[in-house]
Amino acid sequence: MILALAGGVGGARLANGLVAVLPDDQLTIVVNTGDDSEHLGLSISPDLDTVCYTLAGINNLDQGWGIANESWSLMGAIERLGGDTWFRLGDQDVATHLMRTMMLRDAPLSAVTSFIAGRLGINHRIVPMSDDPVRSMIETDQGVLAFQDYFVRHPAEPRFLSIRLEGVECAKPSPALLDGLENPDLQAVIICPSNPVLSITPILAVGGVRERLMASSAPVVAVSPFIDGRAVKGPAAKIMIELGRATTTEGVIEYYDGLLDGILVHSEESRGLTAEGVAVWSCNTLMASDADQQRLARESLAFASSLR
Ligand code: FO1
Repeated sequence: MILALAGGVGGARLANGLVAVLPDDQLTIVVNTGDDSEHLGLSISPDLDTVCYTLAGINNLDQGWGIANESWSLMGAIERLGGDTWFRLGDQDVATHLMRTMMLRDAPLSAVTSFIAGRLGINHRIVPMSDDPVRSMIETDQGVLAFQDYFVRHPAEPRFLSIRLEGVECAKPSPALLDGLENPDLQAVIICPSNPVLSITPILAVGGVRERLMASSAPVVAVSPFIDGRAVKGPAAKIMIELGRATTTEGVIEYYDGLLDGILVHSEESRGLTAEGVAVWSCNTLMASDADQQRLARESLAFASSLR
């Protein structure tokens, strides 16, 4: 079986490729919940929803979050009442948050996510990194900001200093993540091309996840989120640079600090290199279409299998 670690858009795209090429009992997609927040009284899990909406084929491609063909009546009504509108919740999207908020009274996030994914027609396992709340707090040159404050209200403009994961010291891996980590049949761990700092770091920081991955005999392979030093979407490159790190193959390897056995990078870079004991596989990592997602999924699996 394969574990895929994912954040938002980039993670969702590769996850979508992996579900197309792997049977549903052979893949667990583990999703970052450090971005989760409570907004207008609702429990929001942006990365879980981006992965679910993408796999269900209802994601909003232009925005990169939320549902396609969305309407915004609720936001208009909230604005009329003087409520917060900087974090926009579409009418259909709100249905997900309402259901999640209601169901979380009686069930853990894993069960709620599995229910929502099932109703959206998804058969593969999509699981949160933890059922315990972890909240990414971003230390910036303008003070400490809650994740969505940093990411949306101040569109990642303040200088990034560090990420603090509130609650992580008490957070246990979700049951399906633990099962995956302890499964003797674990064949590979694929780190999707999500933001290494904002999306993957929280998953690795949950109790024992990084240590178990380091000890695992299954190869850990990352798909670099950078092409020619730039992120396909979002502030990953800006944040790496603000941390004094390089947005190169070596920069990603160093950031993951001994975790990686292999890295897939865009074909123009590092062809055939072995960097710092980490195998490098060059291919086209751009995922513009479903076919691209499936091609990269196959390449990642073949690469990981060559490292076993
Ligand atoms: N991103 C924005 O840039 N603006 C928004 O108003 C916004 C609202 C929103 C609502 C629900 C949701 O699940 C995600 C939302 N996002 C929004 C995306 C989200 O902030 C980030 O893309 C992720 O947290 C980073 O992966």
